[in-house]
Amino acid sequence: MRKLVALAVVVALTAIAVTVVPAYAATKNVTVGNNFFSPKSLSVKKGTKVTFKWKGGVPHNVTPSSGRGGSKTSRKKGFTYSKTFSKKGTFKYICTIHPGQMKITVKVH
Ligand SMILES: [Cu+2]
Repeated sequence: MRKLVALAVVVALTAIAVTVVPAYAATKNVTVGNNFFSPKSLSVKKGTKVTFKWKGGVPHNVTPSSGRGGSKTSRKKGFTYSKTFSKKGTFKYICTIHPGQMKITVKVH
């Protein structure tokens, strides 16, 4: 009987442990340099949070090539913009001030 109770406790604790562990949330960083994004392309899993971090000095922004949304324009070192990619697909961004030089493609799979 004691063995059965012990087994029940182990099963219950295992169930709790599995339930409590949060979903794995990946993060990726992108450098907003002068005048480039590094990397220029990245491939991430759905649900990944991508954080763009400014090197500072020259004004830049991170804007979807569709033109809607995105970051503010900043020249501050350490300025950040984060986006969690919750849908699969290919997402292109530019800096609208340097569109010829600053392009990045985020592939979400
Ligand atoms: Cu720029």
